[in-house]
Amino acid sequence: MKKILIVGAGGQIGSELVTYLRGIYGGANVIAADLKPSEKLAADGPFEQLDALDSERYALLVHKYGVDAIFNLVALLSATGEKNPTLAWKINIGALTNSLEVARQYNCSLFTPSSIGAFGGDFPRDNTPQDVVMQPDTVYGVCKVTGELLSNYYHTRFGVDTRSVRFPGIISNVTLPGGGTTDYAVEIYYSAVKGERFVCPVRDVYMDMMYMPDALRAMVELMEADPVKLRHRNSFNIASMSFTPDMIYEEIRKRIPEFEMVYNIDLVKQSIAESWPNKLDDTCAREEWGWKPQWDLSSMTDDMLRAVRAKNLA
Ligand code: AKB
Repeated sequence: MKKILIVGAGGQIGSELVTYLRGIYGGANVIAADLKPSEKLAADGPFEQLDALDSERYALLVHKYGVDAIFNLVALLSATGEKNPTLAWKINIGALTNSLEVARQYNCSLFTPSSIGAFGGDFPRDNTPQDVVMQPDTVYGVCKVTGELLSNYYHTRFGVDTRSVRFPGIISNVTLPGGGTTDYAVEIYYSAVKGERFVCPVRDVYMDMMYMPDALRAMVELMEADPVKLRHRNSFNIASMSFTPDMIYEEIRKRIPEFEMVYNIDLVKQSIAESWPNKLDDTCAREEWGWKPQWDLSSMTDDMLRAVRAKNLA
């Protein structure tokens, strides 16, 4: 990767990926693009306003900067998607197809994240294998499976260098996620630091989660991996930790004993969570490009509490 375009750069993953990639590849070589203007993203490198559904402007930017690698991070997440399935399809698939087409025309490699949300139906919930029948129950999942299939199609049919991982819920402390089923595992740390009682929308369900530094490293390691070694592309299971709400609550209580959590179940989020894997088997990612997580629930909790405390929230 030499000239990198991050589309959807203002979101939870994008806002940290921009800083991470600028640190590795140089500020001028990482172009951040988002629907909304952002002084922060423009501070140490190029920023462009872009609606990813506008294929002409998308292509113009790729041409203008001589881009050779694209990260397409545009997404309406699982819980929001269920409120407006048509909009979720329009945005998720519109951004994907424009990214694939521009990558084909300008010979770019393309990363588009898939998700644990791509799973659904009848499949092994524990140690979910890389290759199983995927029948997601959400429009978000339908978009993710479509994305995996279309990205494979562009690779085999046109030779586009498409790569992807199935992300767990990402836990981070720079930009809040929005509209996801796994968001509770970020919000709980903010409540704990603010001294508030946390109201948890899901109960007694395991979901895969990952701390942002592992997620950032995974994207770069996969994009820099030797293509000859990749038998899978779209998309790799990756895992680092899996826990229930009670387990993350207990981990925080070890550090803040007075912290309280109660449940107020959101039926949509609960049923989405139950339709997803308990824990992914990520053997293929480990074997084909050397994936290895560095963070677990305990080390992440120490770091999250430190980082959220440093924000001096009221
Ligand atoms: C969501 O909860 O929708 C996302 C995801 C797991 O893809 N965080």
